[in-house]
Amino acid sequence: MSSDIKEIPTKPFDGQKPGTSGLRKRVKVFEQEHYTENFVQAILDSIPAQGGAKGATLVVGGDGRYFSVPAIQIILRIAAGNGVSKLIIGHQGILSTPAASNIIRKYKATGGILLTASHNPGGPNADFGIKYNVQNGGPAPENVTNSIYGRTKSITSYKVLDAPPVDLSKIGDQTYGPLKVTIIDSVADYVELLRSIFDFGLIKSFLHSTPSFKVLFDGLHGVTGPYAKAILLGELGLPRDSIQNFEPSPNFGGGHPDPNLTYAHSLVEVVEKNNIQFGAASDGDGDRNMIYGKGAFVTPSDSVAIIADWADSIPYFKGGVKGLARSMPTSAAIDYVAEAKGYEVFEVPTGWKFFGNLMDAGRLSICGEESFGTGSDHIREKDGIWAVIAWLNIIAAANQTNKGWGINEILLDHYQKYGRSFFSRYDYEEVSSEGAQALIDNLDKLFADPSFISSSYNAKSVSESFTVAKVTNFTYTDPIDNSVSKNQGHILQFTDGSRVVFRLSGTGSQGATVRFYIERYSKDPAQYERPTAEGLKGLIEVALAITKLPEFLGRSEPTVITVSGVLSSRLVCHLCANPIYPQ
Ligand code: G16
Repeated sequence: MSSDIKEIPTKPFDGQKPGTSGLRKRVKVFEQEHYTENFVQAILDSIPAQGGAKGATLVVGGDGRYFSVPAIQIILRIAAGNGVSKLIIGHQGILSTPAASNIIRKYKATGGILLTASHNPGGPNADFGIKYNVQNGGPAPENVTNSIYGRTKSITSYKVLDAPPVDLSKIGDQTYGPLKVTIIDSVADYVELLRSIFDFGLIKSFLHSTPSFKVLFDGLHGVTGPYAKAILLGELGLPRDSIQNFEPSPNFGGGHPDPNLTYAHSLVEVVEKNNIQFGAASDGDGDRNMIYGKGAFVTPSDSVAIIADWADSIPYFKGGVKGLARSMPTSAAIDYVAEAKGYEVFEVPTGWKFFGNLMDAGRLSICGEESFGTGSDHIREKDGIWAVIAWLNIIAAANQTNKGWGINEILLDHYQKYGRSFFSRYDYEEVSSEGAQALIDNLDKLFADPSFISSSYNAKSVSESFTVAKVTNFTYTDPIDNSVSKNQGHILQFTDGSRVVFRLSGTGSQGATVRFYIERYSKDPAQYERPTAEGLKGLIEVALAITKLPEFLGRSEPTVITVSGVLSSRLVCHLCANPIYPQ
């Protein structure tokens, strides 16, 4: 061991178990002495296949949230202490999650350490996160995260290089003891990737020949601002006022960088006020997206189905679509596209990592999740800016034959072709872990009772009745490696084809978050412009009564409601004013 490399004694911390997407905790937790060091050492000890950390090349970067820079200096010290050969780091530590996935793949790195808690707020009293991505650019699969967790439980020491901090502002190569460090431009490789995927020429010519079609992208002070600036302004030539909140900030400007109707208010208000046809937002680390135009909110479940349906307008998919997929709670809208076009379609558990094997095996091109995640096999993460540009590409293509088409026309056309899946999600955030567990235990009990099947329930507020058809606790067997993931969500299916799903979130940092997903399908054109809340009212009432969710959680209202397919601006304004949406 070189004399500058020291072995520091430590003790395990409880609860360093990576969740749906890495370890997410309050900053104060990561700031404890040895806490971050232990987790980073556990990651390096768990680098699979390639023989551990020695000689590895790792990509490092994140959404720039509070504590990112100290965490990167810790990673540098531990990487150098463990014989890692090279770190590729985003300028000032900034890399969006999709950009990091691309860089891991492009530069054939061993993996990457991503510093983000995604859409969770940032700042000294908010959240931080660390996740490990593997060689294919995707989040570590469960065997790797289990190994990391195992190491955190038995760790007794970590190795560091005793050296001063590295200057993260200097693009280019540096040495840091035995380690090579390359600081790269955070944006350039990603812009090049998107240029190779989309028809920038077509989008540009549509936008320039249709000046009345206004675009607004809101970076919510997350990492995507510089990426959106380079693409929307630099590549597509849109005016400066087409982007807002595009300066990344360590506490996301004090906001909650989650692109949904609750937290992306800054976008919704300006879009409605200025009659903007195409609005979009992305989250803290740039992998989520929301598409929202004047009077038109696109549910993520519809968004991925529409992108799949219009794939042949996107140059990347000209060679054909290999297959489609969605996470289990996501509505079946994409399944109808798959059926019509003869594509294979997969239903995986919540978590982007479950798409990776299918993509690597050449069986999956386009996939999405109801949690505002949409993407393709161009990388192994969901990709917010990709989805935004995919929509612009589709609108530009649609306008070649259907002048004046925007989001609403594309949505309605889709419903007319495939029917409409009403979809909504209720989140009960930071409830007590005991209450959440009691709810799940009660679901297990209900599901085990044979008399529950075929029982009927009447909704009091509307004259609708629902009869239980089938109950399942979702288990997934990966078709590529046959690994089995159990307990992925309780599904309660009714005889009319509608269903509700309950699961515990794996991304919260405090207490428990319960997600309640509601879906109803209709092929009746009279329903296509109906407000979602109205279409789902009876089903929601019955599901809450059957499961006694409000009693178990001690909450009469959810914290956040995600509504799908809002087609009238009157409704959107009603939603903005509705007190159920925290300001
Ligand atoms: C992560 C995962 C997604 C998942 C989402 C919500 O997203 O990458 O696959 O759908 O969490 O997970 P949960 O319902 O367990 O909270 P992100 O954007 O937070 O990294």
